[in-house]
Amino acid sequence: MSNTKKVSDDLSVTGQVTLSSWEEILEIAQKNTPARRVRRPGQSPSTAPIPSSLHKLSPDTEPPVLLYRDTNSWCPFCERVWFALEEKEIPFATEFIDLSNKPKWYTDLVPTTLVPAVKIEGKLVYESKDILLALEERFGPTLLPEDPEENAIARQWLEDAETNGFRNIAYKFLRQPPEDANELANLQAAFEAKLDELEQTLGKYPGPYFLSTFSIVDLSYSPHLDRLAANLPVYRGYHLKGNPRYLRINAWFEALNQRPAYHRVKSDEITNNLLLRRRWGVTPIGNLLPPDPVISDEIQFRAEAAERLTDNREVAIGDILKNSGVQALAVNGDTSAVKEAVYLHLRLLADYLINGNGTPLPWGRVGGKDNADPLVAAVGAITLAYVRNRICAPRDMSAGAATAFRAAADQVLASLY
Ligand SMILES: N[C@@H](CCC(=O)N[C@@H](CS)C(=O)NCC(=O)O)C(=O)O
Repeated sequence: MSNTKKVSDDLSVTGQVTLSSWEEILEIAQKNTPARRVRRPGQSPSTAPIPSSLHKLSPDTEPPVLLYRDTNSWCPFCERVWFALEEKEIPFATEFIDLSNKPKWYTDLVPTTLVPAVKIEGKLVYESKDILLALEERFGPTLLPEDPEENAIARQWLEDAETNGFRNIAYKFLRQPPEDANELANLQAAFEAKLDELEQTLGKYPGPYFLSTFSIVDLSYSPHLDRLAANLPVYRGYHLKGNPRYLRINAWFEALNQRPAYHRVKSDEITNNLLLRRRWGVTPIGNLLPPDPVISDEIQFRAEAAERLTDNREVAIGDILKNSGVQALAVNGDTSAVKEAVYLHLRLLADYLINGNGTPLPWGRVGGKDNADPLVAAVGAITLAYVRNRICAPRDMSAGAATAFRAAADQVLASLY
């Protein structure tokens, strides 16, 4: 233990560079990202994003909308509604519902007991499609075409998005155990036929969206197509993005990518991959997708990730100690050295996010090649592997920041041994 103490004390001077303090990291990070979240001490999730339009409200005024959504930000139906609220810049408050243990007041309130639900100026609306339409009725700017004929088609397509079987067929293909190759081939063919239909629908109006403007039809499909595009390559070896059969779907993804509201609510590909494995127990047929190197290098995302990690480090430490298994390395039940080494590696990660953009890690082995403490390195490896997979977008940070966070964790991990 005394050796560990020495190693961590030495860290900022024995490496080839001086490691920034938490305070310095936070200051630089906050200068480089506008992203801020509210803290929710003792609650889950431990932070929440601030709606982009909240500043429109004068202080002490209740937002007109209260959104009930899941604690983990996994629910695609909640994402639709959240996306609409951000697109329309409606100030809203959020109440998180733990789906594994729904509170009685919620199941008493909402007849289906499902999320999402909203209160619009106190009036309850549930079912994502009905919520989208209710928001349209009450708030501009409109996400439905003005032209009456096109408006009617939009409403029909919104209905179709619920009833045309696309979702069921797509998720069945994604979820099917691989043993029966014939069944899998049938499901793939059925899925492709549905994608062909979407591809044709996307061609009916000029521009990249379903209708001549961005509409609630787009935000009905986007959470599902995103999850499929992220997971099919990993769990089925099937690619939607870059597939020449679906040029319009690809142009549609590109167009969505230009919308700031989309980036506030979307998940990143690795969150999607990890989630599917955890929730459905499906087996990847290859490696999970690597973090996107272009996004990982962007300073705004690196800074957001560093800001989140630094500001929320006490919660992160508690989670790591409790759930990563790292405490098994405690010597004679004394966890202080473990805790210290966890802190150290989180600080290495935060420092790397801020100071190490694109350059090789300067530190080498923690404590120097000849001075490394095996306990410190082992704790570091567990810490970095754990936080890499534990981060969940958009629950903890934006998708871009989560991508930068994971890429940096991979880099720091690779420098340990
Ligand atoms: N048709 C509903 C579906 C909502 C839904 O399935 N929500 C899921 C989360 S993704 C849920 O609340 N699950 C909790 C449960 O089944 O008890 C809608 O569009 O709002």
